[in-house]
Amino acid sequence: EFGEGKGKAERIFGFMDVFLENDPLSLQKDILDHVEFTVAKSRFNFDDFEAYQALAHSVRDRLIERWHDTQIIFSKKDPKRLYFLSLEFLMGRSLSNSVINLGVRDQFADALSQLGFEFEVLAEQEGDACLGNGGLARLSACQMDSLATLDYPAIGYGLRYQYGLFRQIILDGFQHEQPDYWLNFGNPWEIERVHITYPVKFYGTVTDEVLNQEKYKVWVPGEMVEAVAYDNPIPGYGTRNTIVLRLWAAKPSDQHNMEAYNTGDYVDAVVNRQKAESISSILYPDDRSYQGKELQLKQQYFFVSASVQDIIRRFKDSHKNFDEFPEKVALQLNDTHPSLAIVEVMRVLLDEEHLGWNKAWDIICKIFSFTTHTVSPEAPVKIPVDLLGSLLPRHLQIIYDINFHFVEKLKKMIGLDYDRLTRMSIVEEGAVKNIRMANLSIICSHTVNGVSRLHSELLKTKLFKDFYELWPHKFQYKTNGVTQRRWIVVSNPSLCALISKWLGTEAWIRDIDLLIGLKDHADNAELHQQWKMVKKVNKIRLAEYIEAMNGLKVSLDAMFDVHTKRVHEYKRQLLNILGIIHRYDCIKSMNQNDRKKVVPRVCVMGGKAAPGYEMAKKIIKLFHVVAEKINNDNDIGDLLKLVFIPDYNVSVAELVIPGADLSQHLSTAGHEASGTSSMKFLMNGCLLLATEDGSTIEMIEEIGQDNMFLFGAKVDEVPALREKGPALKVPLQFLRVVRMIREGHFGFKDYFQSLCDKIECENDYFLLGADFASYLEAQAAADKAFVDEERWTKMSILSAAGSGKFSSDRTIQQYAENTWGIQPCRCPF
Ligand code: CR1
Repeated sequence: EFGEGKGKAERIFGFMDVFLENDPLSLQKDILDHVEFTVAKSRFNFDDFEAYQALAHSVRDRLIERWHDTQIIFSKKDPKRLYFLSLEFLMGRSLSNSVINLGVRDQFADALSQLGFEFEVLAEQEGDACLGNGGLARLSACQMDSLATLDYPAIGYGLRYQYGLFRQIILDGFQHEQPDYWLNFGNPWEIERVHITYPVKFYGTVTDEVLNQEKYKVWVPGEMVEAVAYDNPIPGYGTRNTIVLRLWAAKPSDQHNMEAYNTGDYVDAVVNRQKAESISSILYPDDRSYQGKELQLKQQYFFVSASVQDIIRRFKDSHKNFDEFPEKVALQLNDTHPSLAIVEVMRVLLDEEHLGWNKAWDIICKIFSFTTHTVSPEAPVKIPVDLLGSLLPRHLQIIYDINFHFVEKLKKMIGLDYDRLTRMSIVEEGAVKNIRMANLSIICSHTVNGVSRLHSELLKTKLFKDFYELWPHKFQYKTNGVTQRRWIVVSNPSLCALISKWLGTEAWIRDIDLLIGLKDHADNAELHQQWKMVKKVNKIRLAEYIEAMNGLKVSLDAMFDVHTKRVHEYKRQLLNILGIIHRYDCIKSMNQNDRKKVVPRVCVMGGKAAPGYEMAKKIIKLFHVVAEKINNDNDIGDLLKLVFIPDYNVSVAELVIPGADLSQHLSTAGHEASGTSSMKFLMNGCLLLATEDGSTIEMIEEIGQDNMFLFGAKVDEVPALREKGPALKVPLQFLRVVRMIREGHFGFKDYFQSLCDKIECENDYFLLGADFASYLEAQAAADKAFVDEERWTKMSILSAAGSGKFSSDRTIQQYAENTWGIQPCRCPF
């Protein structure tokens, strides 16, 4: 098709370039056409939501056009492609991000205003795509944006869950979960590919067959479902390149179970068939434990199998044999959830392509790279052998074979050190035999990445020490980053304009290192004035949201102190609450004169607890009871207000982060692999109050510890503190606030005893007591700095100026160069 070289494709481009026009009249016509023919409403009578739908479809047309152009270039040049496999993508909303990346935001806004609509109002009509839990999932979304922007030939693969992450409702201070059936109102951003489907097999048996005198394994499945592709175009910024996130949905398969129709009850058979759809119906809402559930394993294999078939089909379309496979294909495993891809590729190469073990294994070792996102020794995913063997019998055999080869090789390298052999084996022996997915991933990948420098050190010295000693060359790290397109340009337009004005260019939107130029103006009074104005605008926006959500009026003069992220014991939201109680207690004991010196604070908390995570749910409730008491204490007034923002998600974050003065990142050192929300706060000129954990350590290097409020035990101090256990001396203030909770000062006395026990009587694993004094000092330092407006503003400017390292553009470029070996491939116009 592209054999004519210069001819066809180039001619097409000349034509395509002018396919869709972006002048106001053309845009209006497009929007109205979509109102009339896509939304099927009269163009003389449609509401905001219908206008949003038509607008979204007009934007989508432009995305599709560019995506087609990108595809033509990729097909023609046939570069090595990256296939990014992730079970979770937290995309949030698409409209604003798309028009900004396409460079047509203002044109659309003009066109709409002439039609009597406001762009911002329509943008609010869009729901969030919450196909992920937290950090890992949002990171994947940021990385897709960077891959597109940097012109890398990449495809993202994931699952199209019908129910995204649960909606959090707060009733009487307790978290309740409600299903997020996000597709209820349609999803204009996806393109259903009814013709791109693959069969996915489960269960059954494996038999031996002979072909050309060679023995082969044949897997006869017991169940088959169909994977249907849904494509979500991802536009790059400042480039025509548009890549795709392909999400798979499960549908009943027509290829299998025909017998059932002929022999059994027709209605029963159809109802049973429908169960296939349950595979992609729900996202698991626990971001830390992925242990051994059958449906979860089915989901993992389902998305992996469809993706691998798609990748191999694309490769075979333009290659005669597999010799070039490693030069054309890089497969990135986003944590262990997609690691079955390794075994699936091996299976296809052995059983379907008949390459033979050595050749197949050689290919495997060259194409996979693995990134782990956790520090917790309990987190590594284990799949019970029985479960795996029943659901995927052939895969279990292959895993055993891989393990056999590995252990034999290992024995030659390290001798008969049985302890070490046992630790490194893919198969965990014991009462229940398990497959260790992390071991499988490390053994079969050419590169193992951590997500910050500290994380990588912990991997090398603790979690994967044995493997590091064996293969030091495999271990790398890429400090996480986030995309400035969404986290400044989309979410904070005023700051975006201000930065461009002072840097004299918008180039930083693609080249974030330019932000450092703000440093030159850090003392400029005019910039200070404007910087403060921008913060104020964003605080007003947040205050209005708080009032609408919680009915609470907050003072704009107060420090907006924000703590938003998934609720976890290790993230220590509880430490924040204890600090708030202490603050309240102090204010109560002050005379009026002293109270005048208190920095008023609005303490904002937001985040979801996994539905089965009892302690996390108690923490949410505790925040609410404390809020209830303090907010209703007239004696305190505006000095202290507490706000819980329910259902924290990407679009809420876009509103909260720009409005924050201070943000808290309190993980016990050594527990946060990286942390990415801190990067978003930093870019928005918000000061950090944080422990020296994850990527914060690298932030200190970039912006200097004088511009942050650091506290707490460092990672190498943690073990000794834990050792001390109950003998550890904790400050009196700590004991006092815990006692206040215990004694029912805030109500729900009995309910909170276990929470208090954990940090007082039991071993206080996350060291709240040990870090409390230092936490209060950091808080006091923040108060002191806030009073000095010029100093605070300077720190804020320096935070944003120094945030350049934490762009996902840098992360992705490092991955491309040092891990995946891919090159940019840019649409030439
Ligand atoms: C980590 O906890 C990290 C993100 C992205 C999280 C967090 O520290 O910033 O990954 N892990 O790398 C996670 O979500 C399911 O695991």
